[in-house]
Amino acid sequence: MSTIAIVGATGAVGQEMLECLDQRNVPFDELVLLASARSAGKRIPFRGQELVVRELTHDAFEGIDIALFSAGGGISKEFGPSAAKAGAVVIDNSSAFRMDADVPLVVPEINGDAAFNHPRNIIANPNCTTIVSLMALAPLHRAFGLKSVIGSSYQAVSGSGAQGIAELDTQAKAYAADEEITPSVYPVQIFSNAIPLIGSMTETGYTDEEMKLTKEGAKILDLAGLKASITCVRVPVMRSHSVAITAQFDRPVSVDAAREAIDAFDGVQVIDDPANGKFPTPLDCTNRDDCLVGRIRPSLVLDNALDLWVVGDQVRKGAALNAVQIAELLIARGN
Ligand code: A2P
Ligand code: 11C
Repeated sequence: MSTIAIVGATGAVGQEMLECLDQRNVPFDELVLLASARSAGKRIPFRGQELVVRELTHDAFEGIDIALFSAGGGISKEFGPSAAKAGAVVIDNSSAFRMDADVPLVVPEINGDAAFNHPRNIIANPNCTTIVSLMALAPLHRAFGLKSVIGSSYQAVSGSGAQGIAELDTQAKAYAADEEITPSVYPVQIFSNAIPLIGSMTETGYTDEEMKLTKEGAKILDLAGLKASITCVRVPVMRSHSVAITAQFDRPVSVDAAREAIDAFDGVQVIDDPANGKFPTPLDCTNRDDCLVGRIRPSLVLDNALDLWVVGDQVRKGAALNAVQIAELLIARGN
């Protein structure tokens, strides 16, 4: 058994972590909730008790075995090493350590064994769009050998945390009341709009968010030559990210074999009968552990290639659930 801490326990992902720990009956002795000084003393119900949020400090990790971090990259960089030094294994949801060679980047269904090799006591949780995309691509990679990916994401506002949810909600209410809409979280209005810019620009012409699938995907799949061109788009959806993907493979593919490979993989299901109105949407995925894949069809442009649509609850599988699954792996092996 273990003592678990959640850093960022009051945030959208932190709250989801609490729910995943509860729903999955994860065994632990004690749960410590950490957040900013603003939240210290706040009471959060958990398994019939009230847990009191503590202020995150460098010495908050004494006696902690597993520390789930989801309070942003700056907090991870500042406090993650203190937690690791105190003996906790850090499972970090930010991008702070993902590409460090001595930090494993783990999606349990894909490369769960990597979680046991953590020389710095830090394990990274991948980016949400990367996780959702790979839940469809990993089984196809095993079956056909993945070569390249071209895709566009449709990312929900909850990917920006509680403030993204509040922004869409406020703008929708302002629209209904015929009031002026003033953007604050996003550069332009998100309500009734689509914003083709997530993250910050890099010298490649792609944003750092768009480069994550290439870099993180190559590391998770152990596929150094993976090529990916992605356009990340914020859409006025509350929760669950969708990605429209064209994937090219080394070997010939068929739609039936692709469906079979995806359905046989843990954590992902095929819903693909568009003629009868069956295709996955963000609402279908919300609060669900599994990612859903549909619209699987042969590419009309590339050889050995498929077009598909994958959706996943990015707060859950794209963040909190994936981190909790990594914690479960550690707990099952006695950390
Ligand atoms: P707090 O609620 O006290 O601000 P979200 O991404 O949903 O906005 O959540 C961010 C999470 O990170 C919250 O739990 C928030 O706590 C936490 N957080 C933000 N800044 C700090 C900080 N300086 N120290 C500790 N936790 C922080
Ligand atoms: C978003 N989830 O929707 C992303 C932001 O790599 O964890 C989180 C970035 C990351 O904006």
